[in-house]
Amino acid sequence: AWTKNQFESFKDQGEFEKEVVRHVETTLARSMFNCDETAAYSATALAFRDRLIKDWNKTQQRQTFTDSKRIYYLSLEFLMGRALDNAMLNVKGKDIAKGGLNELGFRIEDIISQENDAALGNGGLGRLAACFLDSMASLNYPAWGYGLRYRYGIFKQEIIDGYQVEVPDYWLDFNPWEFPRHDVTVDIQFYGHVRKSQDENGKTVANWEGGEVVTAVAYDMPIPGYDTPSTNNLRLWSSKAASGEFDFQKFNNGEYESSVADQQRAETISAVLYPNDNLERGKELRLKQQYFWVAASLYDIVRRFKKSKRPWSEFPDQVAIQLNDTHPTLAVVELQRILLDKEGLEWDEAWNIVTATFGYTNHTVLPEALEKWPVGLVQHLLPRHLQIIYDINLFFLQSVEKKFPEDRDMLSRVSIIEESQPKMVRMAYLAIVGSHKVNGVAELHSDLIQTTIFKDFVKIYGADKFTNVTNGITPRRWLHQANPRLSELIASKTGGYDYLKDLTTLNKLEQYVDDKDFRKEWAEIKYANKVRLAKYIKSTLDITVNPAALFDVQVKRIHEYKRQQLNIFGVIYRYLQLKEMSPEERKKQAPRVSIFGGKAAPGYWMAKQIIHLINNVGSVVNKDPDVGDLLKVIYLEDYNVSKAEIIIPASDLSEHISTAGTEASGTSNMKFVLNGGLIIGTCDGANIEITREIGQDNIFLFGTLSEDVEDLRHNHTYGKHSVDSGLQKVFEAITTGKFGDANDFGALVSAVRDHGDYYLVSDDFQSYVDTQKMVDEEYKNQEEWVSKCIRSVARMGFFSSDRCINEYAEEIWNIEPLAV
Ligand code: DL6
Repeated sequence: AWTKNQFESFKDQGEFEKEVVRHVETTLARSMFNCDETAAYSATALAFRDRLIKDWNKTQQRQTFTDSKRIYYLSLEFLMGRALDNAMLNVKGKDIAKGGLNELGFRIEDIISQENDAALGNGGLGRLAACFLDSMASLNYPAWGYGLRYRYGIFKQEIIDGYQVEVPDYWLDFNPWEFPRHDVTVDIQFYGHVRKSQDENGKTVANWEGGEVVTAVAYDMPIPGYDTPSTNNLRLWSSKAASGEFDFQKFNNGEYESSVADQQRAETISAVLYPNDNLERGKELRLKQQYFWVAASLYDIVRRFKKSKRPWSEFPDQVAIQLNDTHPTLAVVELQRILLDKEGLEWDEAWNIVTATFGYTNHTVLPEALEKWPVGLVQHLLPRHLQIIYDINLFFLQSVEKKFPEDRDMLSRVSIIEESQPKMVRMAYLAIVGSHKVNGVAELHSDLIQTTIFKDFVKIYGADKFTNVTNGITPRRWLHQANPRLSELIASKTGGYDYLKDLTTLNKLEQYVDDKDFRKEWAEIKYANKVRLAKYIKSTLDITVNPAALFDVQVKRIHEYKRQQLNIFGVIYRYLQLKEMSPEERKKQAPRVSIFGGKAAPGYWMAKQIIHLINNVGSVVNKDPDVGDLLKVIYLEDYNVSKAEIIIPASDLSEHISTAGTEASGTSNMKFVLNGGLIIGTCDGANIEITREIGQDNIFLFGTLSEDVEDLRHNHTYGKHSVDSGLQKVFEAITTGKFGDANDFGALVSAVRDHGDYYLVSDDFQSYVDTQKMVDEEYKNQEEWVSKCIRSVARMGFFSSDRCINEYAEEIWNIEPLAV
């Protein structure tokens, strides 16, 4: 059994130092005399890893001995960020490490910053998966994550002359957190053909033959829970040529290049993360990645289940698999294939097991993000799977026909196969049909999927199959780690750090809202965080910003639906107004720093234009002496998880201003509020629930409601579309070349002015600038502003990913924590 002591990181500082020195000298083969910060980071990480791995082993043994049900979280993205700080805090070893590193001549902050971000994700979906891993371990759920070990994560962004330039992110130089499991491999088949034969009982069996084989190799990353010995596993698969594939014959004949070609082709599968957020492009390699990863994961899961020697009917009692969006949907087909073709079960028996096992989370209603694969491509790559998909569809449509004999269009509307040119497999429909529960990620989003894109499926299956689990974030990383001083202040008032395990106890803060001393301390911490960000801006961009100005932040992927264009148009409007004012009037204005950050998908031209415009506006505004400190426009390069940890605690106001009905949830909105910043936002995604929790006096809401979006779009199309004078002035400034070559931004302007304004920028512009004016006014009353911030934090308990995971566990997975 575990004792408290066993999971504490190190006995004392001396033990930690000894371990670091040992790793420097033996693992890294260096002497302490030439130990630089990189070596000190490596040795510290290895020392903590040694600790984690003991707990990891015990956790796995315990799960095996108790034969408990496990949850498997299948996600093509895990946006983990850095691991060392998180590991130190979760095992409560940071103080020891700080002292020890100090003794050895290092500052812990410098050591932490040596680590590359594990950036195996695009944005919200991948970061949610990372928060969920933290919560599942912290709550002692027996859980495994399964993903791909990309050699290149999301690209690094450089801004050169105002343009985004993409640079590859090779993050694996030295990764102390992973354990290669060269003994855990799975051979994965692609292409080939299906031959039907009869078995000894005369039953027809399908044999998938020929094609090519690629080997999946497991790499494990320990996931430590907070204040618990539970350490779960994230298993990432890497591709390599199947054993024997290296062609020695060719090599011996001197055909070196072609002898390694197969090897390179195999390794390509896990080479790179597709850099699209909320956009699917039907590339064969992407489908290959998906099958490679789900087939390896299912093989692993089934292998583990078979060890228990239970009957197949008990599979769903032992195994819950969550599909993080449709990317892993082939797992549904693969499990059916294993049960039919390998294990000899009958169709219905197998299908009941499959549907009882899977749950599907939808993360978007945007049509361009809903996955569809050409039937021909699936046929070519996975011939047996296509047959099974057709059978699944046939049985499904038969049941629909029986239930709705009158509705003749229903069948074509809900068919998993879209009868288009070319025919397509609709992955979301396959995921719904193959799962027992389907959930959205915030209330509005869950309502929207049930009333729009999946409306027919609600009729077919009933409303019970559909549910909502509003997203959450881990307070360990997003408060305790990112904002240590605020975390300490909160702990001092709420009775210690227990709030990190039960975020609802933040409500104890509410009694301090009117406490002047408390407010002062609170404001000081925010100011210090702003000073830290100001220094970062100075060191990276050589721009001086005033930490006393209002820091207004929008950091997220660049996307038209997220409307960074609305923000920058608002900034231009502010600039034009400042220019028109007399010096006396200017003196009365509240200074502001508008901070942007985020990557655009490399092929998303319009998003890149938005980045370019923001940068060009910055280079005009930031050196205009009329404006001085009153307005600065900053574009932070290469926004990622570790930068978010610096940026978010420093914000006074953050922007979550998507067109209503387009942002499924958003999670940075939660992070910003939890760090004592207010938000300006639309009635979209989780903004709505945040408003309900913190109260509408503590949030700046504006803009169109989702129920009105369709009518407005319709009006735009039929000519009733006008751009008000404020926005016209902004367009005039852009098109007359105030911010560089007007031709560069013609498309951005005419998307709003001439081409239907799909994202309703013109409809929301006036209420946006009016609301920003209110922000300026309210910010002047700092006492009241700080009170609002404290009150909001006190009411954020609902948005912990722990709450979220408990809901999944109860409503979808039917799984219990494992007592430790
Ligand atoms: O649920 C996590 C996150 C939401 O917070 C965002 O609102 C949503 O845009 C994002 N969805 C995707 C969809 N991509 N695909 N496929 O990233 O999910």
